[in-house]
Amino acid sequence: MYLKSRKNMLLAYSRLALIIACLVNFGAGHCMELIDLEPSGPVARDIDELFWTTVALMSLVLIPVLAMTGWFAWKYRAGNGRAPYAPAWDRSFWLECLVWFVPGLIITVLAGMTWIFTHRLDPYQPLPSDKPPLEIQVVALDWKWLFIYPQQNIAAVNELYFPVGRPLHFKITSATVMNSFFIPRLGGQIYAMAGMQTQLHLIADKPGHYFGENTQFSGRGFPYQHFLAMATGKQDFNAWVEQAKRSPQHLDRDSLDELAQPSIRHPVSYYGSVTPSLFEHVIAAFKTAKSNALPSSDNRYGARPNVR
Ligand SMILES: [Cu+2]
Repeated sequence: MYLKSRKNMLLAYSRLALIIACLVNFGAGHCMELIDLEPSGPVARDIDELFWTTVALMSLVLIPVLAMTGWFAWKYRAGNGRAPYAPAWDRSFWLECLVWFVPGLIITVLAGMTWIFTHRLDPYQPLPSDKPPLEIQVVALDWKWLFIYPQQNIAAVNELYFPVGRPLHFKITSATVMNSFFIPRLGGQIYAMAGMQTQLHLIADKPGHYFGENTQFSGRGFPYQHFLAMATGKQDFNAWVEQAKRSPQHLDRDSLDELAQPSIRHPVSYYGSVTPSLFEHVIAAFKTAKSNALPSSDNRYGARPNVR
């Protein structure tokens, strides 16, 4: 009996170890980027600062508690006859003070910091810069990202190019279920929702290729819904715009409908011209469709108003 349960326990532990090893192996690649420790813009640096300050403050409680857990278990073990035995002990004024005062102080400091940073990091607030912001309209689709550059009159799928040091003003919506737009090394995450518009301001101050993704589970193609955000010099950006302009594809309501069809690992592609106000139109299409937005049996995505 003893042997059998011991064997089962070993089996359970080895299974657990295997699961953990798989998760670590599977997640390490992009999770390292998700909890990125190399911020590349002022927004991400502020988030980084808040993150590490929070970790440090929490450690003030966590490290002593973990250390004392081991120490107490050792000191008051059954075999130690020299540890004091006090069955009637139930209160210590100074211990209560310590146990309440320290966490109280930490929570006060954290609350204050969070309040300050929440206002400083307001995603809708334009970032200070002497350069005019680059406008980028983001449309989340199944399972790809569409980026429309209204000032350049071009659009790109699954690739984001922008000049280093210039503020970016993203206007974000979705032509499908809720998605979440996130470029971890540049800053905060923000939701993309059908019939609505969210905004985000970012600046990259180092050239580089940054991983961008959807962090909101959105169905079958979700794991592949990535894109590269390329922060480049002004000339490289202009060359990229010229390259996109040479694309014979035109983005209008028809081609957007076509693009909006679910696809997995959609290749990077460009549209050389874009129908004006297409982005606003996508939002409006879902607003007017609200009244009949009930799941229908012949459409597994539920009601999905035509973007036309
Ligand atoms: Cu991950």
